[in-house]
Amino acid sequence: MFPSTAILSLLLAVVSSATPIRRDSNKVTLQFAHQVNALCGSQNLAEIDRDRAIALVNNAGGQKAHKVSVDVTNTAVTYTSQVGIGSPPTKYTLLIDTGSSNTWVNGKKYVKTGTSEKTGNSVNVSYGSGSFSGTEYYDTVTLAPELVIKRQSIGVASNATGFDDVDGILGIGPVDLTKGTVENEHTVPTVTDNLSKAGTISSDVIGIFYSPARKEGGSGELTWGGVDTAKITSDINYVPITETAPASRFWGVNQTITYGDKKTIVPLSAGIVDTGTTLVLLATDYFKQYQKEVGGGVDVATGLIKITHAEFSKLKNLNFKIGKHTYSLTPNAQIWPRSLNTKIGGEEGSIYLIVSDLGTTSGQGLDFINGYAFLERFYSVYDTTNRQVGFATTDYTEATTN
Ligand SMILES: *[C@@H]1O[C@H](CO)[C@@H](O)[C@H](O)[C@H]1NC(C)=O
Ligand SMILES: *[C@@H]1O[C@H](CO)[C@@H](O)[C@H](O)[C@H]1NC(C)=O
Ligand SMILES: *[C@@H]1O[C@H](CO)[C@@H](O)[C@H](O)[C@H]1NC(C)=O
Ligand SMILES: CC(=O)N[C@H]1CO[C@H](CO)[C@@H](O)[C@@H]1O
Repeated sequence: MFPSTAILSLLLAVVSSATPIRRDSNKVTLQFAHQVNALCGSQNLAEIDRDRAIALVNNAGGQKAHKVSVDVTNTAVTYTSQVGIGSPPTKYTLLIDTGSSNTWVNGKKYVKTGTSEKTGNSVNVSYGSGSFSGTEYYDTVTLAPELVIKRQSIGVASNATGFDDVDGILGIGPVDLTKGTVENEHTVPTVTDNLSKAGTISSDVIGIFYSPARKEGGSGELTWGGVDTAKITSDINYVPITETAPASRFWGVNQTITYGDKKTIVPLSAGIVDTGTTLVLLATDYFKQYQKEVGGGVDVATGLIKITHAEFSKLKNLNFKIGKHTYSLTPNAQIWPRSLNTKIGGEEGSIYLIVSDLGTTSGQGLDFINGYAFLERFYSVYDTTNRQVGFATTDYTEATTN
């Protein structure tokens, strides 16, 4: 079932405890721990991210509107949560994905209870190399004791490929990505939409915080209904979701990127913020600009730019201007955590950069992806109600953890 390269290239699996740690004014924060596994497949980290990016671009635009892409299991950083479905709830291990929006479970594992209502509508979603098809049910979904959703539309998969290690997906992308996925329905409300409609959370917003990946694991947390102010060290600055397709279908933003004092690497372009991508990906021509500035060459084993210590000492900030604000990745934030070099097929003590090639040239309407390497330095907020994305600094913005 699972394409073998995909199984082998699963790099960082995130095992969750999903315990709510805080609740105030209609928001709930769930904390996750992550565990680092070695990458030992035939694809390197850069190729895995590139595959996801290509699937996003290909599937998000055009006729196959319901093929919303993204291979959520085949990525370097994956978060899962224990989600209860039914009453009494059965716990399922679901992948948390901001790049897709349907929630579904494997039909072989699904335990029906008194709250399970079959609508009979068929559901189909394609995710790059994986896909599922099945039947829609309404059921009670329990994300945490305080986060219970009655009559949530879920898919019960009769056929799923590419998801052997998990029981399904918790899709927290924008609701538009559900268009055309369920028979007889235009779009189906996501779990976040329903939590907000029911008043369980005061706004249709998710806040995501990560601490940088390191040898002993790291942590991440997802706040439903608002922002965990304990985790941010600045105001949140919001920008509207970009109007440029296909980035506009995701958590897409307009952005320019400069290197050092003024060198433009990425002129004003549309791209996306994505928790399912590990690196920062730039359209090939932009990536080449970056490489020209930083030196080094693309390493065969990891697929990442490898630079010398002398080149590292000259590395300058990479500045992401989003709206009126600039978010800088320091030199340390531009390198792969050195303690994890061997996990991605790299050499101990070498220096690899986290900015990589998107695999397509610019002008596609999705010319960059700010993945985990960016999101572990800045808190991100996904606001469905106001169609905007926000960012703030954290204690890790300028940390030298890598
Ligand atoms: C399951 O899906 C795969 C890929 O779409 C397809 O090739 C296969 O025939 C399906 N199997 C069943 C039993 O429907
Ligand atoms: C989903 O796939 C099934 C066959 O597997 C098909 O009968 C059905 O029409 C499809 N539904 C949608 C919404 O595309
Ligand atoms: C984003 O940039 C495009 C041009 O690249 C522009 O048309 C659009 O108005 C900008 N703003 C938003 C919110 O999309
Ligand atoms: C609590 C709540 O608003 N539940 C709604 C979730 O979405 C479905 C449609 O998919 C509605 O029927 C439920 O009422």
